Amino acid sequence: MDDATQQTIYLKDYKPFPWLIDDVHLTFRLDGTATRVSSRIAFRPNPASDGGAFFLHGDGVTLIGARIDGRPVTPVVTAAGLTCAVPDRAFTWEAEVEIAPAANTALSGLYMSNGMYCTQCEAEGFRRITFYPDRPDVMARFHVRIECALPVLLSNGNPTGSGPDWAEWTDPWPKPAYLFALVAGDLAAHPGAFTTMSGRQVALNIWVRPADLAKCAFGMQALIRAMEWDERVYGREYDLDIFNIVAVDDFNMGAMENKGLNIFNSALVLASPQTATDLNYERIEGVIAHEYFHNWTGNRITCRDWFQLCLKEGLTVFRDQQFTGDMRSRAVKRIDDAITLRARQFREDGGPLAHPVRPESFVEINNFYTATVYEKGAEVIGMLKRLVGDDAYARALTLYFDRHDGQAATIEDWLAVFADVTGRDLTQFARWYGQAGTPRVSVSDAYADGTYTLTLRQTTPPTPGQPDKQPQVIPVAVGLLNPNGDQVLPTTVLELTQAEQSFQFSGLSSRPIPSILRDFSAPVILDHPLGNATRAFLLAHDTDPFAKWEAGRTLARDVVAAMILHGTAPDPAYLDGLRTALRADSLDPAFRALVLALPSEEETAQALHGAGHIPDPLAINQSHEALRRAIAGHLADLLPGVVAAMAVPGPYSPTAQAAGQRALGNAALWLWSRLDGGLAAQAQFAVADNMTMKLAALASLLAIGAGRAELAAFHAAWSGDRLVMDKWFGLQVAHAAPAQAATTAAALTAHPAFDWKNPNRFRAVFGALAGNMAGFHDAGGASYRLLADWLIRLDALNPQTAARTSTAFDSWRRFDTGRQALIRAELTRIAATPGLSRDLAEMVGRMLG
Ligand code: 0A1
Ligand code: ZN
Repeated sequence: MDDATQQTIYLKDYKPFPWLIDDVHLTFRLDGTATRVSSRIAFRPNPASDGGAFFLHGDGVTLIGARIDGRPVTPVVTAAGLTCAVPDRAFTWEAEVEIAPAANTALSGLYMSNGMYCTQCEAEGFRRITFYPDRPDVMARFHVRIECALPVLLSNGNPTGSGPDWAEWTDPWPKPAYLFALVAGDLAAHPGAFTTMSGRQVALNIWVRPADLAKCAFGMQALIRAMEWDERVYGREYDLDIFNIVAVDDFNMGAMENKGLNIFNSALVLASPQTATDLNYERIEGVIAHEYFHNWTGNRITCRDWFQLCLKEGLTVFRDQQFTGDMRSRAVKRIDDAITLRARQFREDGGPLAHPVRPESFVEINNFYTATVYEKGAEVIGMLKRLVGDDAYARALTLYFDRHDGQAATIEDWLAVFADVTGRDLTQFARWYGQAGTPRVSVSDAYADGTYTLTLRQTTPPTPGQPDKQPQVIPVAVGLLNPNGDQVLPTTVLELTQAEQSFQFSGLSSRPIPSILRDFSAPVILDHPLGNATRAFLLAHDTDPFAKWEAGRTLARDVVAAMILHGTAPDPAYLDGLRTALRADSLDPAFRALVLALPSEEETAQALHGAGHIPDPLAINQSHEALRRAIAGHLADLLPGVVAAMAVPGPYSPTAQAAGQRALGNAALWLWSRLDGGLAAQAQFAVADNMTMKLAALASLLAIGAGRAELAAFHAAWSGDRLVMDKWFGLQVAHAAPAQAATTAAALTAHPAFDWKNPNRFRAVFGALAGNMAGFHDAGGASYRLLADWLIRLDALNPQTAARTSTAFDSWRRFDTGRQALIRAELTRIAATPGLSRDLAEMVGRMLG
């Protein structure tokens, strides 16, 4: 490991770059092993800076030559970049460098994927392309010339010229280097068009390999819906003549918002009914919208430094969540988002990787593209909106766009627009950005003489580097029901600002039943002791869809905890509650599917750990399975009918309504398979004409230890389709029995189609292994060893994906001492590996604590 690159960077050390750039000209002569990049950059002194050395980042680029104002210079080149004596006035810098994209396995900077050149520059990849001030507060207009014999040559902005084997692009909007992109390949376009609200005609394209052209229509429709929505809801219009999306098979993340040239992991853009599930369709729609929305929240207004990452990511996730809520079901989307937040962010917040939404230090910024920055960052914005109201939120956003357009901004700037619009003091609210850990809110109540008193207490546990926490501003949305199930207090937002606070509601005729944290109004853990009967009452009667679902969820959690801790049989109150919900035809099928699902094993483990127990992964797995069988038995008279009734007739349509029906039918099939030995699932697998129904049937079969023939048939049908094969790899590991998970995963790594250098394929196996909790933590530690071996192997080629996947170990301190010792040994072994990347070294170091 290179010690020079092991430094910790601190937010408090921020200093502006001493120079400004107006224009940068780049010429690329593309070649797999020797690409030449020439740069011409106009620098002038930055009046906001108190000076400093001229330093340009550079990482693995070979300097061929450099000139200042036309005269050759000899910079001092180090592993991190170069320094050079420069005039203290405006000057022109020119440099030529050489890089080898075909040898770039890290997929950061300029690299090759299936014969196509592409780039990924966020966060700090541009320095792997040429020497440059690779920091988000240096914004410049980019002029790009690409020379290459491949037919399609793309970069940011508008096309300004092309000829045989060359193309030029100019981006009129100043941008930081992390938004630079270039693509060259043998690609075909699925075209589209959009006319903006002021009448600008925009050409749209989704560029793919010609064989994938039939899988682009849905992505194009999603893009157009996102463009319309951003105009209608946020007043934001697109600002170039062309918008290009490119699908790439080898990509570390989901997608990237490069100005006018979004680059996507092909898994998040390509869809056909035969190859993509309903969930894939929904994610494609959401991610296409997310990247498009970045055009304003991220690109036009960017981040001053990487500590402000949540400024663009939290806001853009919040916007894509709103969009999905508007396109589909708002209630279902809110529940889905709460489930994801708990599974990923609460887990992160409760372990050694906990960090504030705005971190104060990092070693490798790529390790901070986390659930906390993204999803908790979005929740913080949702709370702000709830506290100030919809009108003030809209005015604050308009002010934000007006005031900061073209700037690299901070969280302070963001909060200031809200303070200015509302006159509110947001000092305490700002703690949401600085304090890590999930607040716990506990509830107690009293009733006397028509007055109901709710007492709320908040505490936030210590997190690494933050032993003591201050109370936060927590919006707690509550409603009250009377014992008949009628609402006696409509949703009211209580502002919890103290460690303990009481709220009174008077004029009641009887003791009400409280419905608390409606709409999941804050990302907190609610400790609200209620009997099973009261939870079942709320599941039946609550008028807030989130709280209604949550009542069933907490009931399920309590039932499963009682099974694990005391061997108690499932409470009939829960089973009857499910029966009622399943039969409630007036409820959205997608909602009923959510009610029918058990909490994840991860959620149960968190709950047990939070209650002071040591979770036993195998006991959790067995109790979940026992509960599923009990539910199936209790609903045996209904389930086959639901499976049949929810089969959507006619050709596949990805609408939320059709997807919701399939979700309910498949939730019923999942349970029913426990009783019918998989007959219904086999039948469904045989006739299904779309991937949603096929995959659900296959999952149900694998979960009961069947499905070998179907797995082989699936392989035979889809061995030529990478994205479908990722599902084939992942599903087997996800549904392997606990004692078989490691051997299943290991066998798959020996499969000829296990292309481990492809991040999607690597994640298919190891993401699924980490997600199979009982299998990952199977006694003996075979899964731990397997994962550690592969992380070490991948790290040498692709540190980012290795580091991300290592988070599988982050919950290790919850478990018993035997498992802790096994995991600690693996983490220590990884840490001791010579040449470990900065990325993985930081993660393992933080996990070891
Ligand atoms: N900004 C992108 C996410 C992203 C981040 C880093 C990447 O490479 C290291 C790639 C993509 C988004 O929010 O979609
Ligand atoms: Zn984003």
